[in-house]
Amino acid sequence: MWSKRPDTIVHEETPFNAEPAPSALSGRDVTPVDTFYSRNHGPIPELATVDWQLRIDGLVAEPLALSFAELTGRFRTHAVIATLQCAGNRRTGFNQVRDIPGEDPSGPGATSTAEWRGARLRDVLQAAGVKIDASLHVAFGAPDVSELATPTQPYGGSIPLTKAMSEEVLLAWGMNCQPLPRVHGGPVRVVVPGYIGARSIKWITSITVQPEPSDNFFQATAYRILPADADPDTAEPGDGISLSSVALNCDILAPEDGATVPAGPVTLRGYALAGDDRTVERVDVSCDGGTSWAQADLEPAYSKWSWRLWSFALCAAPGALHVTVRAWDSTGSTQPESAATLWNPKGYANNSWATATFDVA
Ligand SMILES: Nc1nc2c(c(=O)[nH]1)N[C@H]1C(S)=C(S)[C@@H](COP(=O)(O)O)O[C@H]1N2
Ligand SMILES: [Mo]
Repeated sequence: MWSKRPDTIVHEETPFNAEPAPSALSGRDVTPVDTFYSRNHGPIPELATVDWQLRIDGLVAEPLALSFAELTGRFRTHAVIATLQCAGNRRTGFNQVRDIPGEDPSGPGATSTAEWRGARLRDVLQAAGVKIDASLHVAFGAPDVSELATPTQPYGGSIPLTKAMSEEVLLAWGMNCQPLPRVHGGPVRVVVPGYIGARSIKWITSITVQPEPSDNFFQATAYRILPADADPDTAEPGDGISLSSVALNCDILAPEDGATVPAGPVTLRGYALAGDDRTVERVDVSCDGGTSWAQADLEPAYSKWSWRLWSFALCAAPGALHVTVRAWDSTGSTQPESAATLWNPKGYANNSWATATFDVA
């Protein structure tokens, strides 16, 4: 399906929601296109590049309509290596606390890293004569209509203008040196490094500078942290806390949780990711449930906007091996201990300590 690896974990065929097997994600700075996770809320639209058009309007001096040839020809191309992470990543940790009906049971694989190529959103907004005012927002529109929204509507969302003017935010038409595949938003998507994946709008067709955040269902009602006792089916626009920057997080990818490993030397591998302009500074590993910790080896970040891969070598003795991992960021913050304290009705932003259990034979 959509040219993904055969070991891809498909949560749903329509809308297409899938994540790579943890071991497939492990150990590579950049995730191949056939391995990168997919998150959709409606059918994947078929947009011919020649017919595609992007409108830029709202609080701009000169509204623009750009064809693909105009966008790619008129603006300088920039490359950014950035990790995207869905706010539903690691929802399985919440499912163990309390059931979350209607949302995919995502594991650690709703996270992937690519080299994105495109124009800076900033350059395009400047060409339209954007009004610079830190209170403004930039709303994105797309053609994929989602029946999961109330009422049914196309997918959309927004980011603050200050983020939109940051150099890392792209209107991308390239992914890992290929034309952006349709399943990942081709011909053109927004890439908002450091924010939850939901703001990286695929198949972008409109950009509106406006005083308020988008009133689209996926900004105003979904992708918000509701109180644990709220009913997500009756949530009103504006209820709960809006998500923007991604939460500090990490997980174990290899060996996979539950695997049998031979006694002796074992190298654990995983990723850690910090939100927005924070960086991952340390990853700790505990083999006694968090009483004592040792530091994992951290690979250098490939880019300011990408995950840091970590590894940890240990000597495994026969029996059950229980591993706990947590990351620290450049502000000295670390991850909360338990998913139970973070549980929320839509299952977003589980960044509790990551655990895995191995059977050492
Ligand atoms: N138009 C559109 N853009 C979208 C979505 C969508 O359903 N429609 N899903 C969002 C979510 S929640 C995520 S996590 C990322 C996933 O991007 P990917 O499918 O390329 O991995 O796209 C975002 N952009
Ligand atoms: Mo997402």
